Amino acid sequence: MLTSTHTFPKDFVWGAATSAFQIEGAASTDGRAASIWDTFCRQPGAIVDQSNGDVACDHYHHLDADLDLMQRLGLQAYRFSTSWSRVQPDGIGAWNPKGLDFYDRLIDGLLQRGITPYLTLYHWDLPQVLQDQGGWANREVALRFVDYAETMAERYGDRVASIATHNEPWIVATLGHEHGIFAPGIKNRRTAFQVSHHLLLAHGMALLALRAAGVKAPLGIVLNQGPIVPATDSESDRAQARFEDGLLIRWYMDALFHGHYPADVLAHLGDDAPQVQDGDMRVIRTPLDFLGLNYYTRSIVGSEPPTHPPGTELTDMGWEVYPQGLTDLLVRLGREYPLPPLYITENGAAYPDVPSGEHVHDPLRADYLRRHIGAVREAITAGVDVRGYFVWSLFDNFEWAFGYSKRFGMVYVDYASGQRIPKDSAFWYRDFIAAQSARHVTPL
Ligand code: IFM
Repeated sequence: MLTSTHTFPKDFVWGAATSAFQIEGAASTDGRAASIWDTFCRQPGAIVDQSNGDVACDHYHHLDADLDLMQRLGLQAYRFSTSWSRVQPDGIGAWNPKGLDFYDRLIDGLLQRGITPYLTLYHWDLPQVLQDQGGWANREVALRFVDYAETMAERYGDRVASIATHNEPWIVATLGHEHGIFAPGIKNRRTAFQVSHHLLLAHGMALLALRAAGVKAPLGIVLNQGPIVPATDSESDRAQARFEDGLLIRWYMDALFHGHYPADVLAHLGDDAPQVQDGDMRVIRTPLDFLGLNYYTRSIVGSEPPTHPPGTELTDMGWEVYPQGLTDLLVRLGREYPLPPLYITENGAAYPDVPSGEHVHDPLRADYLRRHIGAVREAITAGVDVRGYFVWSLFDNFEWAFGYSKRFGMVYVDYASGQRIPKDSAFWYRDFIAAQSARHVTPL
């Protein structure tokens, strides 16, 4: 337990995060068109509980009540994403006024309640029409993304605290295009690396376009990262860990901060390496105003299938609870890269929560959050410039290939009735934020 007297910096931001496809529902309402996740959900066997995002938390129709709930829970900030296929159903050309209006109401509703909006442009839900033209494997889609980013920034840029281009490009490229377990369900390594290059290119191009347009909001990107450690000290396990570190961490960080992909990974990829045109890496390296990091766990890799020693704490995802990994990650990145200010844009845990009367007791989640917040404080004490922390997630929601079978929320959602029940962790977080605002030192 950390009992240091260090508080968080005065302006440190405390929030919670969601994404459009995971909570909004209203999949065919007011002109929204299909995204790749709508299509993927219809593939037999793609989603464990055969569910989809048609209704999800029906946030689209509960907007005002959800905003009131956020205020009651004392959130200072809310991170959300816009649905591209809601605002530009064809992925090119005409904009959907009702879709744009929804995000106006969301942003204004947050501001009216004293909650600061943090916008993410792409949280995995590409308009299906663009997938039909090759999706992110098609370089042209980067241009479509710039167009989308410009319109979002022009409309909302003066009311949001920051704009992130992509959420977790590794997931999009690797799980969506190499392993095929996420939309669009492609299994081709060469395609996956071309996609990852186009995602980064689209990010850099969007940053340049938004800056040229005079957008004031700080601009950045959100990466999923965590330490990759060898299972044993053997040379082969250490080599494997180093390689996987290259795929998850160095591939993205080296490109964004050094303007090149890691040589060892490129050598390993051979013919599967992406086609990179002259000038691309300079665009990708466009300076960031902030970097968002999503942290959940560490990965242990080796020649034997990874096993957790008895007694290891695991979440309902089977992910190890390892707060030290967050400190280690932050300190390492701070040492190896010229970082802009950092935000922990996601951190949280799934547990099989069950209501008991009017309550949902989730002591493990509050404990997880408390220990990870302590890990962030340790990194700040070590000199890393972290400016905010967002819990994943505000609500239980559609957990991608796991459907509704995993509950990450601080707020329980009864999907049959739409009822929201704040869990004990939501009240713990509310009280923690209040104590921080009062500059009370909270033992973590
Ligand atoms: O639910 C996801 C989120 O969409 C992206 N980051 C990880 C979360 C938990 O798996």
